[in-house]
Amino acid sequence: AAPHGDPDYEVIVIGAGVCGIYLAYRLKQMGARFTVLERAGDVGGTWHWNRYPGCRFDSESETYGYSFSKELLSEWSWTEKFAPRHETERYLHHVVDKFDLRENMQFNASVVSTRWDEGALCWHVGLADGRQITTRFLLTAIGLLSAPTPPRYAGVDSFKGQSFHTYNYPAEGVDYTGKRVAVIGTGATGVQLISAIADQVGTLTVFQRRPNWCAPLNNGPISSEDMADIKTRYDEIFARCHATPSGFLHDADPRKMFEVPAEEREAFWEDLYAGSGFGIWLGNFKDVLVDNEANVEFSKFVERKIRERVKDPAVADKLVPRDHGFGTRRVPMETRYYEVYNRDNVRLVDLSETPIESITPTGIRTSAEEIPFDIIIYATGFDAVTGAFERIDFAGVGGVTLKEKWREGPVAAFGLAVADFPNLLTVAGPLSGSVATNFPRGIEEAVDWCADFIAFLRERGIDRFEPHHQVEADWGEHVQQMAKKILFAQQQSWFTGYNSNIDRDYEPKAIVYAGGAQRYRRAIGEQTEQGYPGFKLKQA
Ligand code: NA7
Repeated sequence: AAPHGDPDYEVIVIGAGVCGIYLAYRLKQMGARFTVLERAGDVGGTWHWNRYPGCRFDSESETYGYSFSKELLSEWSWTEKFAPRHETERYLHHVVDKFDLRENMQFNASVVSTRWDEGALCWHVGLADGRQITTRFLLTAIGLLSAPTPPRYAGVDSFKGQSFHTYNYPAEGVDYTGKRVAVIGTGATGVQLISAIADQVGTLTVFQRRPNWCAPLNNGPISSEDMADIKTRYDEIFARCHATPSGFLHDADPRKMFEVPAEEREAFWEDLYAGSGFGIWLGNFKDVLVDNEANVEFSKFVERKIRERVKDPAVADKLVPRDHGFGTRRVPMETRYYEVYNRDNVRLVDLSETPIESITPTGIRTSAEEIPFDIIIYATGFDAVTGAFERIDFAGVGGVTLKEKWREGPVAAFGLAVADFPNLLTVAGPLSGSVATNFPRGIEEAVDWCADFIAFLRERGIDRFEPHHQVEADWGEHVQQMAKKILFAQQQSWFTGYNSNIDRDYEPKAIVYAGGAQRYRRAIGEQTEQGYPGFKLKQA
């Protein structure tokens, strides 16, 4: 592109997952000149990559689809209460085809660098294949759990059998028959995977560092009658999600735990345990996630459940978390997970007792023994939220890099825009409220906000925007203040940027917004209503 002519595009979107697809829809509707650059060979993002058995979302299916098209809602039928990965991938393909979004998408187009050009007021976007493309506005939809982090044990590359991170699950599938399989990691991913393969493998050895509090998903089929009924209730369903802080159907019970007589409390908890999805986490008494004493009481209830389900008391001991209370980290939703440990072919290795020393060519060596394996699966999590940004070399005003700017933790005004990085919207980025909720619900609002902003800029011929430094700093402060109110923010987890497999220059702190969807909606809505006072806007 000519340095002073029009850039190649008005808008470039990076990523064609749940977020990028809806961005494409909105940009197409407004007639923008845009392209979506996707590093994978097809659309889907998370649902394209995570092909491991058992992978599914924990959102009620009817709350996971896009809400923007009544026609789409009426023609799509979910088959399970919590749809499996492949169904969600199929759904996203359907959306892209239905709205002809593919013509605006490029696949195997991996962005490696972006450089702001102050003279031409555009971004130069560099691709792995050497191409350089320019755009006035740059929108990232690169996912929050898209930079997998395998462990750094010695010998990881020496293993002669099959090994992979769950995110990079072999597209052709894996034959587990008769195989000796190791799974390292017991987060939401590990828990899904372990339950799904335990009866397919020869033997399964689970390497657990810190146990999590898991709770039953209670999945099941959606009958055609139920789906027909759901279709008549979509307005009500989305209104309900809109009214909760998390964008899910579940909202905290207005009662405090200690106000409720013990027997009634117990019955309520039994109902939650038998109920489905995140109800047990987000629909509990209102003090369970904020008051330590209440949290301890509920944790005892879940501990009893674990002990009832696991036959060997010594194994149950290892599965009960000691370092944190229920729900203060992400609750893995499970389907007969605890029963897996009653199987003869399954063994739990507690890494707090016998840590892994190395991966060898034939297996895993702990401080106690060497165990041979055919397959090692790393369910060891992600460099969450900022990891995807670090993979791309972003250079803003005067060549300042995003990596340098975020060295002590990410900052971004409303989690959407970064000072010194003009004309960039970090749509599913750090400190954003939309990524801490039922993802499609939060993301639809963020995309709508961004699309409305782009429309505003186009209408007025504004070709440069940048958030005020002070607004960005204030938002960063506000995010940390909100996080202090909940127990969640005090735990080491991906919500606080913690990951043992990478080096960080900062102590764990909130990297997503914990103030709830309503508060977030108000904050970004005010910007729209008041003509974007948080931003410097420049007309050519
Ligand atoms: P998580 O939730 O970050 O879990 C990663 C798991 O892997 C967790 O149990 C970790 O133990 C364990 N881990 C990580 N590194 C190691 C090493 N080096 N050795 C042993 N064990 C390790 O990632 P998930 O993929 O399960 O879930 C991510 C999100 O995806 C989830 O929240 C859902 O929203 C979807 P630790 O607890 O750190 O001791």
